[in-house]
Amino acid sequence: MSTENATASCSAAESALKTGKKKPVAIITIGMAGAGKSTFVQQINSYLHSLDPPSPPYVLNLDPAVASTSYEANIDIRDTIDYHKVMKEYNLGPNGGILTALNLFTTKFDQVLDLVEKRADTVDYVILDTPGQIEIFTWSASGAIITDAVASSLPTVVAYIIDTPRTTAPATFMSNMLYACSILYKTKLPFILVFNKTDVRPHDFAVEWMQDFEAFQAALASHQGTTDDEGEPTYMNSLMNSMSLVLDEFYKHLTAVGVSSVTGAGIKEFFDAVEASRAEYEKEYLPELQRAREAREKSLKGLKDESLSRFMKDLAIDREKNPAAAAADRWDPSAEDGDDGDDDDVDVNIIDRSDDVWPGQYIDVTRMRPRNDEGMAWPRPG
Ligand SMILES: Nc1nc2c(ncn2[C@@H]2O[C@H](COP(=O)(O)OP(=O)(O)O)[C@@H](O)[C@H]2O)c(=O)[nH]1
Ligand SMILES: [Mg+2]
Repeated sequence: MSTENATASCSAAESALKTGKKKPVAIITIGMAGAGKSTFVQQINSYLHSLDPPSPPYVLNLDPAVASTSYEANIDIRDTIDYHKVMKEYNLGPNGGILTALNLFTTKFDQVLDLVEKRADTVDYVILDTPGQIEIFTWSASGAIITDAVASSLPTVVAYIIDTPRTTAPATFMSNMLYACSILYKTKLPFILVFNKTDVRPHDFAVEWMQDFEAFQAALASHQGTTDDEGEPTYMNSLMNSMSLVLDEFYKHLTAVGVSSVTGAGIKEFFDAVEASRAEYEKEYLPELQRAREAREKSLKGLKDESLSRFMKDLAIDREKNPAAAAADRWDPSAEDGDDGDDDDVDVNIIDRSDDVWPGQYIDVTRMRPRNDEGMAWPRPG
């Protein structure tokens, strides 16, 4: 692998070489709603602060709908986009609103990346918290663009957060692993399975199932509904058996750690896995970096102009296909929270909360308000 290629293609890498500092690793947290992504981000944030010397990370919150986070984000999508205004402006319900807010934010992601790259010399980790609902990030154009943009700029790993106590049934476990598998193949990034909430349920059963194919088959067989009245395996059972063979291959490509985002158990092991993933990224992903970077520049440039209308078309198609869901997912005027400012325009301005202060420093968020930019005009969906 050529280090020259990497440095030529990446300003953060150049400065890293000059200062002799390693590039920061970006950690993208992904996982089902309620798996504990935000709690995990808070825990790794406080772990990094507690190191000696402290290593405050650069934190990005990409969930526009979260009411409050238990960590201080350096860049928070909520400072940039008012999700309630988006719902009202585009007549959308919560899901469409979150997706559209993320799309709007993505159109400015080149600015976000500039801010992140500026901090590349001073931070060791860049952490991304993603929207509660997993598919909003994993199956949207903007989620893919953000992931590619980050991954083409910094060594990047995906931390796939799993709600361990809720994944103890073999069938649930398998569907969760298949989902993880699909994200691995989509992002092609180093991947860490984070079995969260081990304070409630240790993850040893999961490790056993991943290492010992027969143990998993036995667990499947002992579960109700996998055999018919005559005691023969059902169609479902055969299907799951075959799929678990596929997963066996998938497990070879990833690391699993058990953590508790509440007690902090396993967080150190998580960072060991991140460091191992950095090496993997450098070996497997970096050679592709130049190509990815070019693609990113092209897609971000295109985005600035007309992509919003494309995004909105995607949304319109989705909604046409599923009119019932679309009808239910509408802005609800009666849910107005009383905060009806005089202008209802949706502004999109990227704000680095940590401007002029060190990353992770306490900032009074109650004083942060989206800035107004009169000159900004957003294309309306066609
Ligand atoms: N017991 C326990 N609860 C957790 C843990 N991590 C998260 N939770 C809880 O799980 C719920 C969802 O967490 P949250 O971080 O909001 O999930 P997100 O939707 O993935 O961001 C909250 O009630 C958390 O307190 C953990 O490690 N242990
Ligand atoms: Mg969250």
